[in-house]
Amino acid sequence: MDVDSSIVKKVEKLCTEIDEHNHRYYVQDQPSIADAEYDRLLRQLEQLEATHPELIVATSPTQRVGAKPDNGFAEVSHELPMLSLGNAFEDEEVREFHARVVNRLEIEQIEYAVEPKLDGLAISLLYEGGKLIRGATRGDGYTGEDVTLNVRAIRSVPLQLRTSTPPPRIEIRGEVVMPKAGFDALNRNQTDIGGKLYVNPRNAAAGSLRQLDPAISATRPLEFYAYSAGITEGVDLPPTHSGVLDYFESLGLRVTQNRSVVIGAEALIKAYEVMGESRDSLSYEIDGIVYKVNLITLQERLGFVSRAPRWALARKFPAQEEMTIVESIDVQVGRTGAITPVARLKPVFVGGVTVSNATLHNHTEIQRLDVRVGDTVIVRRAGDVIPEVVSVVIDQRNTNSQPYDFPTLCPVCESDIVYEDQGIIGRCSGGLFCQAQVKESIKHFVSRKAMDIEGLGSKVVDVLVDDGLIKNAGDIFSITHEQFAALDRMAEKSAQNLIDSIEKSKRTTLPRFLFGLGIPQIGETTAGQLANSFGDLESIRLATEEDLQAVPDIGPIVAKNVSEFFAQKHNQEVIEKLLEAGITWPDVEVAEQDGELSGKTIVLTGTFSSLGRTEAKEKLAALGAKVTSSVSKKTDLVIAGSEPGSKVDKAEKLGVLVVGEVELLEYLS
Ligand code: 5U1
Repeated sequence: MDVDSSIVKKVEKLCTEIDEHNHRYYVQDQPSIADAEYDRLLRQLEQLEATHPELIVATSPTQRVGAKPDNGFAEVSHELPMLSLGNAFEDEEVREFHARVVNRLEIEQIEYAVEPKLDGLAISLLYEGGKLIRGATRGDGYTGEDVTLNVRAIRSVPLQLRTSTPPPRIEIRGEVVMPKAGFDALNRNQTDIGGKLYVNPRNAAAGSLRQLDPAISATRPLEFYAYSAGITEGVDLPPTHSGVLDYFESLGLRVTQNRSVVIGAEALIKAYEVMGESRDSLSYEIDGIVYKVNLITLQERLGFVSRAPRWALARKFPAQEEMTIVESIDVQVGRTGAITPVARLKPVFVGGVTVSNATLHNHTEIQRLDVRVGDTVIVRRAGDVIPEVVSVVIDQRNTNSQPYDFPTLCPVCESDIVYEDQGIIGRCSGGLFCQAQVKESIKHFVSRKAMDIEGLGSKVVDVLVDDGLIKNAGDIFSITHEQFAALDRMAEKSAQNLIDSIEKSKRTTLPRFLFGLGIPQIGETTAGQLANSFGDLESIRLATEEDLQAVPDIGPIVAKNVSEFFAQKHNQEVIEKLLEAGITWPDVEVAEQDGELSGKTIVLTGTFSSLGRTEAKEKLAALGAKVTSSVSKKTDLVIAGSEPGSKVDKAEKLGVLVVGEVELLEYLS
């Protein structure tokens, strides 16, 4: 029996509509409907397809995740080999590359397309008549593996190209990557379920794509970025590489946005430097930059040498991972007593600098890695991030090595180390009895982002504390010129400079002062928010936890920390001493948010599925509301998510209006 044409149309319309939303969400990063609405459309399509299975097409958005193949991955021969790229590490090699291009072509002005070199897994996607018919890994360049079912599950891979005139046949090549945030979330989840942890996003992307069960691949946050065409039939591609990428974009494929076109060798070198600067801000890992002669006719004239094109070059960043040996393991005590184990390494050049120490994060991480003295390890230094040990090369372990015994006593003050946060964080219980904590809190106070006392570096602070000249930050302002000058290796001039910079630092700002106090979990931003919300130190000191929670980004834990910090007698004395020393700051204008909710006190409770509680709080605060955490007679409104708990009962008892998440969303929109 033929299906009613209105149902056929409805199914087609839903497919197109959902496809459009997928494209906006996964390719353009610009979703235009709420998740709940998207889910509703998808459910509608699933229901119609369940009733009319004959209407299911392979390109339907419901068909992304298929069943597990019976015999693993089949082999795929690449009709055109997937070549590799020549590498360069130095500026000079880039100039030589350009000179070779100029010599061969006998053209001086060469235009290059430049784009990031994504650190993932090279993939080929074959489209026939606009439909995705095969996905394959690069393999050895000639033969790869058929991973069609897995690439179909990647939402940024269109199952159908977004054009009414698709090329009869086109192979699109590119990189499958796992964004950094997705990688962190995946590893957190793997930790929770006791699964395998991935060393880096590239391994995670490869491991996720090569899952035999596409349903597992589908849960992994993979993205595909197109960067070149392989075989093409029945289509004239644009004449430049940059034009080809624009064309890919018009077909609905994701293409990196960090691309440009430049002329000449020096511009190539500059582009590398610029890419290096933006590297950390990109959502995915890159390991360099790729240069390609932009005009395709010139690419054809240049041709290939062995397995790499003469018209392209990868300028690589210095390796971020290297192998070295752990010579010893120490623990460091931080400002709040947190114990951080540190591996002392045989010096190794990694990420552009020589590294001899790497963090091992915490007690649990040492156990997870099972790092031992004498082990060969892989060390990673990415950007400005502190170098870390990512794994142990077990094959190279000495047979007589012993597991590391985490200390039970603080190495500085010999107080007990207590374990918090389910045994993950070790903390010295010595408090201000521990010289390490005293020194670190003073170093924090004088640091650049806090009081910015130039010249009062880590070593000077150590000596001042060791010699008993200072016991806390409040003592800094009473050190005399003579006392500084009497320190070992302190020249008269340096002593005077120190006195001058201490004097200068007394004119500061309230956020800097607050940040310098070292209140647990109060970073620069929150210090700024506290200052802007309350305007003066006294109001912050006297604020209740409830008042503090009305500040954007401050939840119950941070509010408790602030409140407890100001309640401690010792902290009050230090602050008093600092103020008596003459520290001042300009008045802060309290940022009054004027809006239609001005004067209203709102309580959020329960879990919100569409927007996070912080986001909800910020949006309400931006409209002038005071958002607090406990319900009282003063509360004007309670907004309840799912599982709201006792606050709703209390609100009902007090006659306070209670609304749900839907009403909140409607109001905000
Ligand atoms: N971004 C980018 N990566 N990548 C890798 N472009 C690019 N092009 C490649 C490779 C192997 O090869 C073409 C030059 C053929």
